[in-house]
Amino acid sequence: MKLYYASGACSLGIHVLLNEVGADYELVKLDMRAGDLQKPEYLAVNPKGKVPAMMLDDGTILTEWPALATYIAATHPQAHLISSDPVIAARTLEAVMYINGTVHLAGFSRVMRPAVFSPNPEEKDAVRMQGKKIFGDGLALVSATLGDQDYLMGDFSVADAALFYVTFWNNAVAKVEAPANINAHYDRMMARPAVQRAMVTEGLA
Ligand SMILES: N[C@@H](CCC(=O)N[C@@H](CS)C(=O)NCC(=O)O)C(=O)O
Repeated sequence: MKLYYASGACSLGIHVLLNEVGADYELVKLDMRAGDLQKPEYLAVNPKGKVPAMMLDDGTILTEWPALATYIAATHPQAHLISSDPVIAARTLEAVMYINGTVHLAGFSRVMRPAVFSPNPEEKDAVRMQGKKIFGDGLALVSATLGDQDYLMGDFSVADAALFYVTFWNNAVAKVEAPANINAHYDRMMARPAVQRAMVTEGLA
């Protein structure tokens, strides 16, 4: 199986999950700044022009972070990345969808790509500020879910890899004042061997 990724992008969370389960995978590195995601070779893999994408050994292509995380969890049940309890499983997906859909795509994307949200260059700073607010408010909501637990669902799950990639962005770029338990979760994630390996491989350590 292959993971198509860009260094430090949201694909980092999927890279971490592949390491967590000890999957046998190859990495295909793409350079966003060089326009690799819009090149015909990559659009043939993922016509959406986004990472992450995964190609399974039979050629099946999977896209969308929550779908990839669900696939990895389902194919490596021994890793318990999604609980077998239906309520906890639903809560796990709820957290993933919120982090990916709101904190990342509604919040951080406004900070990084304001022009996608408003074609008016004069609105760039306002869009960025709005994105930072959505991002910070989102982390505050996730903080309430985390509470005093080590991981979002109590035990480590796919939701922690989602929280990890947005907190990695917070520490590297957005720099909003995150709640103490969110920062502690980031430190806890950074100490995991699967995360350390992904960071070194992506040239982020
Ligand atoms: N809904 C997609 C979003 C993926 C996404 O936005 N990926 C970003 C990197 S974090 C990307 O590929 N951006 C390239 C672009 O928008 O040109 C998912 O959850 O996988």
